[in-house]
Amino acid sequence: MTVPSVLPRGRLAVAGALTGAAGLAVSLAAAALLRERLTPPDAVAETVIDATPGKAVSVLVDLFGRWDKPLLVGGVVVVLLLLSALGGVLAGRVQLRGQLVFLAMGAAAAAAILTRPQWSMVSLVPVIAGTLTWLAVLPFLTSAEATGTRPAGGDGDASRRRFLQRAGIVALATVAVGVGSRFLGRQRRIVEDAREQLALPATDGDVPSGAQLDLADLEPWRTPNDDFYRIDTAVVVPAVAAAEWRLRIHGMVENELVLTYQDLLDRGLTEAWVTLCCVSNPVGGELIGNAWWSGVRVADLLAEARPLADADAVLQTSEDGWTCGTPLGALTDDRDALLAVAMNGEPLPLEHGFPVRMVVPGLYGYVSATKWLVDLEVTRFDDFDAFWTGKGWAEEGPVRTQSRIDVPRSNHRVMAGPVRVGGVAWAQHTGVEKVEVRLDGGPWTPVELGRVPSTDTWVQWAGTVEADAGVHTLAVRATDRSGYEQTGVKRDVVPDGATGWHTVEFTAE
Ligand SMILES: Nc1nc2c(c(=O)[nH]1)N[C@H]1C(S)=C(S)[C@@H](COP(=O)(O)O)O[C@H]1N2
Ligand SMILES: [Mo]
Repeated sequence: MTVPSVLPRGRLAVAGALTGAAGLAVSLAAAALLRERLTPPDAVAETVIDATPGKAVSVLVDLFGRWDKPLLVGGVVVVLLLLSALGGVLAGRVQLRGQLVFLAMGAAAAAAILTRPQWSMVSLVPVIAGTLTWLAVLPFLTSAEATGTRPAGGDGDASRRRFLQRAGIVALATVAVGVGSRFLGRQRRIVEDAREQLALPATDGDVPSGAQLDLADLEPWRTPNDDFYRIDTAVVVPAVAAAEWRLRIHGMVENELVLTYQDLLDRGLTEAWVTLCCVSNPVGGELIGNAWWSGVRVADLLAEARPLADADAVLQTSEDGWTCGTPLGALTDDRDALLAVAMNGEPLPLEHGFPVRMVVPGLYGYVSATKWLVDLEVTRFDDFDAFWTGKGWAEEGPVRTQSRIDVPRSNHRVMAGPVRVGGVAWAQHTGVEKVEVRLDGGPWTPVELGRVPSTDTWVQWAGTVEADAGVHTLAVRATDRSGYEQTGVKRDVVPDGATGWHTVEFTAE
C-alpha cells in the first residue's frame, strides 16, 4: 500500500508539536531546578500583560476574572505548539527552515525574559536548554529517515512503525521530564512552610462592637483573607522568604536605609483597620475589602531616611517589578500608612504580598498598596512613570466616596411591605457622614450607620423601605465628612475611579 501524500505532512506536524512539547518540558524542568519564578511561557505571558493597553486589561479582567492568567499562559502554550507544528512541516522539506522557526521562538522567549525585572544570566538557562532540545529532537522526528517522506528505503508500514517508535520515545521522555519538574519546583512550598512557622507579635483585631449590623446577607465587616479580592499583574506569585527579604529606601534622602524583616519587627508593630479598594472597582463591585493590618508606620521609616525638601513622591517597586508612585505627603502625615506584615492576625498570605506589602488609608491600591515590596525610592512625580499611570490611569488616586447595596441583591424577590435593605459605604480617610436610599425615584431618606473605629474603614448601613407588590428600583448614595455628596453622574473606572449611584431592581410580592 502506498502512503498518501497528506500523511507525511500530518506526521510532520505531529513531529513538530512533539518537538515543541519536549523543549517546553525541558525548559520547565530547568526553571524549577534553578528556582526561577517564571517559566519561559510565564515570562512571555507577563510581557504580554505589560504590553497590553490599560483599557484592554480591565475589559479582559472583567471578562475572565481570576482565570485571566491561566488562560493567557495556556494561550502562549497553544501558540507555541501550533508554531512547532509549522516548524515540523517546514523541517520535513528543508531542515534549516524548521530549525529557524524554533530558533525564532527561543529568541522571542529570551527577549521576553530580558524585559522582566531582576533577570540574570541564569534566567536564560531554561530557554537555552529548551531551544537546544528543540534542535536535537527536530531531526530525530522529521528527517526523511524518520518520517519516510522520501521512501528510499522501506515500505509505508515500516516507515510508519519507525516514526511511531521515535514519536513514542519523545512523548514518554517529555511526560517524564514534565512530571519530574513538578517535584523540583519547591520554592513556593519552602516559603509557605517558613511562613507557617512565623510567630509574629500581631493580634487578631476584634471587630469593634456596632460595626457589624444585624442584617442577614450583608458582607461581613471584616473580610476574611480567603475572600479578600486579589488584583496583580504577576503570572506567578513571587515566593520571597522572609529571611531573605530586604527593603531599600533610597533616592532623594539624606540617609539611605536597607532593612531586613527582623529590622522591621524590631521597630514594633502598629495595627489598624483599613479598607483597601481597587480603582477598577465598578459601581456596586466587589473589588474592596476590609482587614486588620499589622505593620510598621512608613512615616517613621521615612523620618529615619530624611527625605529632601523638594521630593514629592515615593516610587515603590515589588519583587516582580510592578511599580507605583505614592504622594510623599500621604506617607508622612498622621495616617497609618503601613508596611504590613500581617493581615487579620496572620502573616500576609503569599497572594496578598508576603512578606511585606504597603497599605495606605485613602488611596486606591494601584498608587499605594504594593505587594512583595522590595524598594522605595524617594523622588519626584515628574521623574517617572509607574505601571498603571503609564497606561492612562491618573497619577494620584484618592479613593472616591462610594456606596453599595448588598441587600436585596439585584433581581431578588422579597415580601411586600416593609423591606430591610443594607450595604456598605466608604470614604477612606475622610469618613462617611450620611447614607441615603431612594425607592423608585422618591425622596432620599437617611439610613442607620454602623459604628466604625476610624475614618479609614468602610461602614455598614441598613434601613427599611415600604414596597408594595411589584418591581422596584433602589438607589443609594453617601455623603462624606468633607460635605461631598456622591454624584449620580456615571463615569467609567478609567482614569481615576468609577462614579454613579449603585442601583438594584427587586420584586416585592
Ligand atoms: N506587586 C504588585 N502589587 C500590587 C499590584 C500588582 O499588580 N503588583 N496591584 C495593586 C492593585 S491595583 C491593588 S487594587 C492592590 C490589591 O491588593 P490585594 O490583591 O491584596 O487585594 O494591590 C496593589 N499592589
Ligand atoms: Mo487596583
